[in-house]
Amino acid sequence: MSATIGGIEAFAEPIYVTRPFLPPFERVEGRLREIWASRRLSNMGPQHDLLQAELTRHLGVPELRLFSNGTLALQIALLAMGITGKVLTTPFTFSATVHAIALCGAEPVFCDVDPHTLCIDPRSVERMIDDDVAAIIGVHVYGTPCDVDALSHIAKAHGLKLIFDAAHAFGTTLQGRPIGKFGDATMFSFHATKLFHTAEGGGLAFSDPALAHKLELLRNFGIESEDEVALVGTNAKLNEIQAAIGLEVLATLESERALRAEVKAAYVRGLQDTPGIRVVQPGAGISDSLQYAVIRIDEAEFGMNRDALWAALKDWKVFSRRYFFPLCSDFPSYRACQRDNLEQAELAAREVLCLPMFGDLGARGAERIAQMIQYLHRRVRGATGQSSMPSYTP
Ligand code: T4K
Repeated sequence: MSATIGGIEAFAEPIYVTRPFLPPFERVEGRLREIWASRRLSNMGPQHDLLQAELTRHLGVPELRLFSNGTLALQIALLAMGITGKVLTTPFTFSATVHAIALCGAEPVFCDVDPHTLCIDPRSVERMIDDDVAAIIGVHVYGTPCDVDALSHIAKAHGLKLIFDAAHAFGTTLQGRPIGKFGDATMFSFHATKLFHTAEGGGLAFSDPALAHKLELLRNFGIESEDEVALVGTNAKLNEIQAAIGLEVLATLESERALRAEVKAAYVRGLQDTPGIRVVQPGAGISDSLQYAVIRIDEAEFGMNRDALWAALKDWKVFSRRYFFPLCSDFPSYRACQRDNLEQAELAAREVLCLPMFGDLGARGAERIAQMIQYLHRRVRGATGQSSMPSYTP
């Protein structure tokens, strides 16, 4: 029997922040049979090449190479561009963005975020530039694009490389322009938790054809030919089984997008009148990547802080996530790194909450979660006849 709190029944099974979208099994089965028959399992086989071509078209980018995950795609982009010294980035991101910089032997320098987009603030970037800075990595957080024009202008003026982490922005367009067309390179993550995925995988979009061969060498041990290993490379290849999954996810993705749009709309409807809750939206002229459903909580108005809400939802078996808390700049490995005043990033890390977002949740599921949040607000305000909830404060 599921618990009922405030008249709202808890979910029978745990509801996580996401649940991977899977195409009908029979569709993948056909491709797996081809792989079985050919015994071609990896090293840029036919499924890989087909997926690379289809994604290049789908993302509307000039060039794209596939990798075993997004983190390695980013790392290899930095290596291919020969980035050393300092790299300006945001602390309000998944650890992978900053780890990619550090693993290349470069030094992350943390800039603050824009309070509206939650992406790297170009004004902070300008403040942190010095002679040792070689590159900027902006993250299109939750699929909201960075201020690409301002960053491009700064990068050009100072001779810096500009790379974007679009792990959350698959399919996003900005005034009709594909998100992968900005800067020197753009990384996409195809992890299982992403709308488009290959279970594990990643891609790098870029426009300079001279980069292509270097990327290909770096992802495959530096092998130029049977007789020659041209440079120090790693193993970052996407295998045939991952590519087969990706091809069928891509072919059936629109159905998931449509369902997610309904989920997002249900959250917006359900929470628009809840004091202190704002559903984070991508903004005018930007197509929603539908990767995350994020709310921002104003404790004074809502009556509970973000951590208390996050904990309280678990009683209904709703496991939301606090992406991105803690800030990367607070990780022990990065505490000594140079940083600007990170006031806006610190505020965002305290106030955001990613609610469950996947097609199977349905509008009904999102409405129910919105009701839970509304109920908690009424309850802390003493409007339900029950006492307020100090016990929910973790
Ligand atoms: N840059 C940014 C801005 C990123 O957000 C990420 C990844 C990267 C770079 C790196 O890209 P990759 O190298 O991963 O391609 C998850 C993902 O693993 C990670 O890819 C993602 N960002 C990050 C935001 O979220 P965790 O540690 O929070 O995942 P986990 O295992 O807790 O999964 C979240 C929920 O999803 C689970 O509670 C249940 C559900 N789930 C997860 C998996 C893996 C499933 O239902 N099935 C599954 O197979 O990092």
